Amino acid sequence: MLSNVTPTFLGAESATDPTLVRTAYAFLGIPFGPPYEGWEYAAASKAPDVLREVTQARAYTRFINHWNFDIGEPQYEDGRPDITDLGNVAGDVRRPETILGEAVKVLSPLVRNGVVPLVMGGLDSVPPMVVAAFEGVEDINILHVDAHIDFRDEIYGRRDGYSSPIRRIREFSFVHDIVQVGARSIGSARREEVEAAIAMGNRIVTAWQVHEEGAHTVAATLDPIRRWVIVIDCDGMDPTVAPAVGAAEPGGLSFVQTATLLRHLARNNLVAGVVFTEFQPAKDINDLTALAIIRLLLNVVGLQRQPARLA
Ligand SMILES: [Mn+2]
Repeated sequence: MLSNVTPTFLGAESATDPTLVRTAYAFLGIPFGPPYEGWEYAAASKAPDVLREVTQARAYTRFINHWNFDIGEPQYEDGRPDITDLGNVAGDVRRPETILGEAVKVLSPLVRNGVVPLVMGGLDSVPPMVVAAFEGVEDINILHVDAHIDFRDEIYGRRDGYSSPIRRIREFSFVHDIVQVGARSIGSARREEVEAAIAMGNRIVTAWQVHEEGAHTVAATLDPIRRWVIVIDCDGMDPTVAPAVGAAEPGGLSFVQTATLLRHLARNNLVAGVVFTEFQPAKDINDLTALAIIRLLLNVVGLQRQPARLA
């Protein structure tokens, strides 16, 4: 069930039928990922709508035909974002295990038609919903930016909670490389999760490694053949960049380091999808977190040369 929204992301056209999208990109909110306890729903569920509002409140929407110095040309010279806003997949929050199916129903037609989904969660339990849509369509890699590796098999009996998304994604046979960037400090992972992730082929690039070796060095190691779904838990970025998170952890990726990874993939036409999670708008400061997300998305859609408009 999709709801129409006003305002839309960047003033994009809105639609509720994913099979009719003819733009290169589609923006979609998935406000509710399975929580461990019901109250946790509230923290990030406003994220998609707040992100839309911030694109309008700032000059981005009004100046959408202006020069973007990040990409070296006007963002959309004709004033029309090559994006359709599909609204939000709410799902039945009383039955969180059903939301994945609802999300895949919307995302599958996009992926099958070559439309790149830009998804705003929701808790960090949302990413497997986005990745599941690629089943039977395309083999992909995962770039995961997060302070945590999210590799718990279960917590409180839940296997689809926000500490397990990368474990679930690892189980998809069509997922190849998983590169996890930004891990630091103490989180949900114990020895067994770190060892399991590595044994199952994941590559963990700690935040320290990014700071010491540089984001360009990390970007250069990414597979240049298969496309990537980019999964960003906002707490992967430094709290000075993205303060509006539930688990703020100093020492994270800077805006430039995060953008360097995304810009590398976008310039090489390797972005198959993007999903941001764990943005908790009530904790934001001067819209900083929303602006970081929006600008990273503007970089991706501005640098990736999609085929011309699909229609
Ligand atoms: Mn995290």
